[in-house]
Amino acid sequence: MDVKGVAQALDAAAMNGKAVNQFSTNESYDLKQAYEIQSHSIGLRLARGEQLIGYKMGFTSKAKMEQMGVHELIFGRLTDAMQFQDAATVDMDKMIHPRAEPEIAFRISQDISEPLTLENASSYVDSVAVALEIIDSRYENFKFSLEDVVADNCSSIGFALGPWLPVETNIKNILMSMVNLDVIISKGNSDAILGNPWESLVEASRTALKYNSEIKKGHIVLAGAATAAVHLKKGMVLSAHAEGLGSVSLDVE
Ligand code: OOG
Ligand code: MG
Repeated sequence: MDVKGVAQALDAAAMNGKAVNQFSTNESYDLKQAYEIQSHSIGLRLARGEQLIGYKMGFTSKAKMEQMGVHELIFGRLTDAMQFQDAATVDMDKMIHPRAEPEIAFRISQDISEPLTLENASSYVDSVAVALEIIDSRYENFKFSLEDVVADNCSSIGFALGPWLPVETNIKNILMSMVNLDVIISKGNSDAILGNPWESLVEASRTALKYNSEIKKGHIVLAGAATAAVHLKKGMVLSAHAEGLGSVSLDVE
């Protein structure tokens, strides 16, 4: 597998909003190589001046696994260029086939140098927030293998955050929903995320250490969606809601 060549192809596909064929249909590759491709393609962004600001977890709920047919946790990187402000406008013409999902975000309060546990995870976090993630697979028809989606940085394209709230704010067993112009279009419970959304941070700490990434003070970690993702359409005014955490919205043009 030409790690650098695939990373460049995926980076170009993301920049130009043009889909490419899945790589796994032509050549088999393993998860380690997939994370190398991801790391290299994020390296291309960093070389252009983007900053690494955190990580995202994927396939942490059954709803997402079943929607996409991938049944293992995945881990991707977030840069500052991927962050939208609350109430910003998202330009669909720059994207391929975007979808949206409601998420929970953690803000990290100290560098994580060992795998966390459910008992100590909250001592590495100072705030939590509701998030609205937009995903946009670079593969034709939004179809991929586990390795393909990891190489493609877990379909990340952007996210927006609601207000940061103290770490003590309850995120367990809360209702999460995606709303378009006052109509609920998807909903779930935060405990659909690995039985407890804090578990997603525990998994993020393990995966980061395994693949030589460092979750650092100030980083953001997205826990993964509790619901299936919904297709974006022009004219939508999307908002992600999490009970007790408020909401965050994006306009789709
Ligand atoms: C991969 C990204 C998964 C999540 O929250 O589970 C993800 C995809 O569905 O294309 O972001
Ligand atoms: Mg997500």
